[in-house]
Amino acid sequence: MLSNVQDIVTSEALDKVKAIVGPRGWLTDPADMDPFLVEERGLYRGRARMIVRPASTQEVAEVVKVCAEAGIAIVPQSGNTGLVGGQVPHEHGEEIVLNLGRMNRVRAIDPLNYTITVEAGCILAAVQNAAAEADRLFPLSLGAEGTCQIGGNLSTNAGGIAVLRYGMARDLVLGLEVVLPDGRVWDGLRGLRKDNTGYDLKQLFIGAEGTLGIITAAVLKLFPRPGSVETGFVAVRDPAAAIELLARARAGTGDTITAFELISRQALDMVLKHIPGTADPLPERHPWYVLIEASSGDMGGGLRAAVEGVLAEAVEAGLVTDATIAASGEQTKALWRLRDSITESQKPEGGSIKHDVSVPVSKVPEFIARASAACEATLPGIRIVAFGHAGDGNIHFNLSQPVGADRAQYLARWEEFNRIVHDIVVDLDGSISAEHGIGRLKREELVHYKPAIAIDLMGMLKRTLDPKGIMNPGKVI
Ligand code: FAD
Ligand code: 2HG
Ligand code: ZN
Repeated sequence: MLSNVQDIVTSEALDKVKAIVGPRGWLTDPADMDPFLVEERGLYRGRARMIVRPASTQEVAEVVKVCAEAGIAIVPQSGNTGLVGGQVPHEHGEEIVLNLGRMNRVRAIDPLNYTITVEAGCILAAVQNAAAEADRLFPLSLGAEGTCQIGGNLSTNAGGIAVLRYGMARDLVLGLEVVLPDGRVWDGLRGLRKDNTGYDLKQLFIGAEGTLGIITAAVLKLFPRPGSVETGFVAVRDPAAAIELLARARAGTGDTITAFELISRQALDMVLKHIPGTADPLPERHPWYVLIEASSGDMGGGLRAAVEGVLAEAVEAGLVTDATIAASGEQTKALWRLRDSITESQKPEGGSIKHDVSVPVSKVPEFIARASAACEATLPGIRIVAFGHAGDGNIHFNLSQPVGADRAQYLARWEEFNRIVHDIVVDLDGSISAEHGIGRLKREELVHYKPAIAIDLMGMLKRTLDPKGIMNPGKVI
């Protein structure tokens, strides 16, 4: 009887939701819903009562209010490129997915204030383009930028390739508009660099992975577009040489390094094998590489001379064994394509146990050495695909299954390898999630490693802002 009452409440609420968003704003057909229920790696496949696609903040607010009253849980979703399962509903099918993709307007651009105001469903690349059209730079950049959306970027506090210079997503936000778990709208869309009027509320929602509210719009920081960009593909002796090169390059180019990506030969080999149209940029094989980018306002060729000078000295010091600097936009793109294809190229190689970790930059070499040795000792033949944003101390320490191993049996060892790798990370004062977040994938790891008081504080915030627990339940905490 009780469950019948709840069923009626739910069904009436879902009808109200349909009426709020109109016929273009909801999907219930299984084939239509499917792309919203599965994520990039195929680790999670969920079910949902409905995919809701509101077209305005007002519609989001009304939908959330109805769901709050009826006790229907909501999974916020933007571009569905998240790598920890946060945007995918649970298997029980009782949640709705609230996808922001239709809210994709650039609301305003203020070149003199160096800001852009965008809706949550704006694709990251579209925001970069809108900024460029106004002769400005929006520096957030990651491999998924053609698909991921600002709402997801902010909710995961995305990192990517330019953190070294411009910071994480949270550093690029001046204001936010958020629909709270009770359906009220918090309008914090200010374009101010200085605003010390109490707690910095926007930071609560950035990196919250949809557990505290739904981000519907943001005011983002813009920057001058650099006059010169130099991109080099550099073979280094080992990770220690890479980190030494980074320190020298920062000092030797007036701190203009905007990207510093470490790439192991194993990672490059997978790209060359599986990604059509790619080629090894250097004539010989090397164990480690760095994709380095320097950017500055200088238009006179001085930046290139500075980069070449740093590399020449690094060759003399035995850190660098070979290097090429892109001579055209096409070459630059080709070098970045090698880096951006690493994730894709791991898929055909079978199961991959992933670790998105960070340690202090100076400890990157020790981390890679210790973690590699421990994993190889545990499973001979395991293939270590280590790469990532070494300039920020963020390594994607991915472990591809041994050639010919059974995928499912290998992936069943995920927790065992997590423990090995994460213990080393924590011993080096690092983080078990540098940029991808916690989602479903790392919930238990978070509890294992985070101090109890921090978990307690997170729980207090969650209960305060979302007392009914309807906002992305079962994710993060
Ligand atoms: P989604 O996947 O849709 O959602 C991610 C999380 O945010 C979920 O928990 C979801 O519930 C929540 N959420 C989404 N929208 C909202 C909203 N409007 N309000 C509240 N909560 C919301 N990540 C990096 O940090 N750096 C990288 O370099 C990087 N490279 C990648 C490369 C590839 C090829 C791929 C596939 C992924 C990569 N990622 C990277 C991961 C992913 O792209 C980022 O986490 C991205 O920020 C997610 O954005 P999205 O729009 O796809 O969000
Ligand atoms: C990247 O830097 C992404 O390319 C994805 O963060 C890393 O495949 C991965 O684990
Ligand atoms: Zn990354």
